[in-house]
Amino acid sequence: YLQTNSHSSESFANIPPIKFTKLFINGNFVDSVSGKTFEAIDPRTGEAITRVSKGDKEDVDLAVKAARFAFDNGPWPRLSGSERGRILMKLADLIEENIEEIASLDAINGGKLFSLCKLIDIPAASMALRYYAGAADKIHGTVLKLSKGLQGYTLREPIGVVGAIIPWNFPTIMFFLKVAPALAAGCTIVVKPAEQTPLSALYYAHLAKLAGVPDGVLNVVNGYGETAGAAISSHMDIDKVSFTGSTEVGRKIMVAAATSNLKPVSLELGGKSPLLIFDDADVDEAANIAFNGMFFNKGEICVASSRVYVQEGIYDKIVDKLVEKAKALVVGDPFDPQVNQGPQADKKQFEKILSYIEHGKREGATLLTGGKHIGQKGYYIQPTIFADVKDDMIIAKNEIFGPVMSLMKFKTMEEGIKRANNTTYGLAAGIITKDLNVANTVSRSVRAGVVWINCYTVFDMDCPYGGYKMSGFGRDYGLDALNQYLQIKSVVTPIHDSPW
Ligand code: TXE
Repeated sequence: YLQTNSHSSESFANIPPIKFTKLFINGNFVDSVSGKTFEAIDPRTGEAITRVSKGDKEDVDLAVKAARFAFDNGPWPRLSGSERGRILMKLADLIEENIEEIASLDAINGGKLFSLCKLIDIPAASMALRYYAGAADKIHGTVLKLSKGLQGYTLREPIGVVGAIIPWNFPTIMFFLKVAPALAAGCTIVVKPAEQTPLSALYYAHLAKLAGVPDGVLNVVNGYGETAGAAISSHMDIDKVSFTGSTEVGRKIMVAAATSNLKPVSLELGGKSPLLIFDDADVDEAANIAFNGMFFNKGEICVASSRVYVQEGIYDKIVDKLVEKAKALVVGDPFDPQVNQGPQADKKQFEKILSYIEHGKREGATLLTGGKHIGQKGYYIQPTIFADVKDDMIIAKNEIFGPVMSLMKFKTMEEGIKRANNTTYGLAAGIITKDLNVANTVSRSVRAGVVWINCYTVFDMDCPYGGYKMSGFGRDYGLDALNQYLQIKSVVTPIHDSPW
């Protein structure tokens, strides 16, 4: 295994120098008030790439002050939608022009495959910008006839100053899933990237300035969750918080919002998503879908198909195919074009995943392949598959957020649905079958924010994604996301001498 899939610590790319490491407040790169910095780590080695300014409450205050001034007095919310859209389109162009450099930042700092950053993450960012740029001049209210002698209409107005707290697994996509709809709506924003991946957001701040985003409209405050993040969620002058991260922190953010200024929050949290493969599925296709659904982005994806339920007639064949695929996966340097899986994002995740693997072994699940870390340094883990997993095992219940798949066998559709729903989460689900009735019945019966039929992890800008149950609420993508940054004002006026 290690011989064919060994990782190399050599760098395969000429990684460009890191240009931006300070906070971005009111259109300028500035040191933190305390002058403190923290290390941005390369998960290939566990060593520092550079040091980045460490924002805290005082820095969040300055960023919110700038965002508030820009919202209350600046041009951004007062521009026409098409003018805002033009600037966001320009930003999308600039991102594409700098794709190599940006991709290298997410690869070196997040352990993400350089090739996939170029193929998926960065194009998704420019797509998000163009989608919401196109929507910026189509923000409508409605005309209300109301009762006799009355007339009204609604306005959709930007909600104000937004605080965005984002995770490290998709530093680029998460940044733009919050920033693009917020700015299109006419809001101003303070973004706190995850402490693991502070670099690409600063590059985007620089490009936003070049594109013509006015000072104060987009601010980036890097720092830790308990300090800079908490300062955002409890801030009295932030009008809305949009968060993607763990369920545990989502809960803290809601409490902070409730006990400060009652700001609305949207939370995109963890998942433990089921994928049901029925007997009539094509084995190769089903194994492909299940495998990619789990191992894409080293399993660091909230919608990962981490619970794979296979109907008994096809179970053995699917298991064999999955194991074959896991053994063939090349783990190594994310800059190496031959590599399929890079290192996990950081030491904490690396240790968490390995400890779940030990749990799985102790609980009596059958380890079919993987189960170990690779190499002496860096955060590399073998793609791991457990069979004979029981629904009440820890590895079947908790989000592992790494390359670890749990396989379970089921008999009937009813049983499959029941077990799929036996989770506190409800982010995503998948069904693989040729039977239209089964596909439709299961998709209506599973409690999840997205259901994929004969595919998995398929995202489209126009399709809203978000959670049921403890996977959170609110939606990213689509016009539903834009509406989260708008609020409705009703305007009512009497009509004298109205005929109706
Ligand atoms: O998440 P955190 P962590 C899940 C996944 C992962 C686990 C822990 O299971 O293993 O969460 O990851 C900020 N107030 N997901 O510890 O802490 C933090 O700085 C305000 C799923 O990295 O939730 C970062 O910017 N903010 C997920 C962001 O929250 C706080 C993606 C996310 O970090 C804060 C990531 C606080 N008190 C992890 N504490 C998904 N849904 O995709 C932390 N933060």
